[in-house]
Amino acid sequence: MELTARPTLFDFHGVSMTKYFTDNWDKVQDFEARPDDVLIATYPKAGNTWVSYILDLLYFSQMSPDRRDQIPLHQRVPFLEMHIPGFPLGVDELNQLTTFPRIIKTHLPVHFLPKSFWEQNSKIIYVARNAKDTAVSYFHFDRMNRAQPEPGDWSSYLQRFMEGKMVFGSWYEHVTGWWEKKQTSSNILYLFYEDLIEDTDKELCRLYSFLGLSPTVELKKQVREKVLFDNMKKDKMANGSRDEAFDFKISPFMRKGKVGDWKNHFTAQQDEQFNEDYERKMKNTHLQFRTAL
Ligand code: PPS
Repeated sequence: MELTARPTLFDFHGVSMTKYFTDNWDKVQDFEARPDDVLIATYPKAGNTWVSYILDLLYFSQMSPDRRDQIPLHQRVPFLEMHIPGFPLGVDELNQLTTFPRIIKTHLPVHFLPKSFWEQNSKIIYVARNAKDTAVSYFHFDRMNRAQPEPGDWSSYLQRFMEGKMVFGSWYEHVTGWWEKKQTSSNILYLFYEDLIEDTDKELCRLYSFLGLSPTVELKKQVREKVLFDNMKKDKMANGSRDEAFDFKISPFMRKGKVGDWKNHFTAQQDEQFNEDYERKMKNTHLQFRTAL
């Protein structure tokens, strides 16, 4: 089946979703996680692909050097809840993986995560990105991705972002929900996109230690080099060019990879309104984001 019309948003247990991530709900909820699974959880556009690539290289590049050139990243790191026509089911892809550990992508809000991840104490890496850059990145992604609802113009999009009317729901609830869970769950490492940009080596060390890995100096160097934005952008297996839902004539998947691109999109008035709304929505959390470095 081909992707024809754009999907529409609907309320799914209090979270805006499209059918492409809910049609297979029972199978997703019954997914059997394993103790050695590594899950990368993010709100859309927070750096899931970046961390997926880092982990895939760490675990597999020495064992199977051809893997990186032959298998698109989205097949190496299946997307748990994905159920898009023309693509394999995320759950099926995961169940067919023969490599260990399984590295798994999800955008689910914390309360939607299948319970087996908690029962099995699988390792979870959550990556959060500041709201303004996330909104901009998501806008351009929705323009070019036929599997997402039509974004409309930037100003109405930003309004809907503030209202949580985005696929996978409210950014505010997503980042704070996972943050609260992290306070009582030692199996979650909570990272920030901005920290990864500012000091990639430091954040990579946090990753190694969380995963209990001791990569060789050579492997560390290789990973560091390969995951640079410009190198990933050229890598056909990691830059989204293998994804048929994307229209690169509209916008590339690896778009800018920066902190602060929001300044090129927000008007002064939008910024003021966004900040006021942000203060209200985030007043009960200690979670802090940086919108500039
Ligand atoms: S998705 O489609 O929701 O899974 O998107 P996700 O991978 O989470 O986020 C995409 C944004 O991450 C940027 N990106 C990177 N930034 C810096 N360095 C590297 N290596 C990197 N890889 C991906 C990507 O460019 C998207 O951000 P924007 O701001 O749109 O460029």
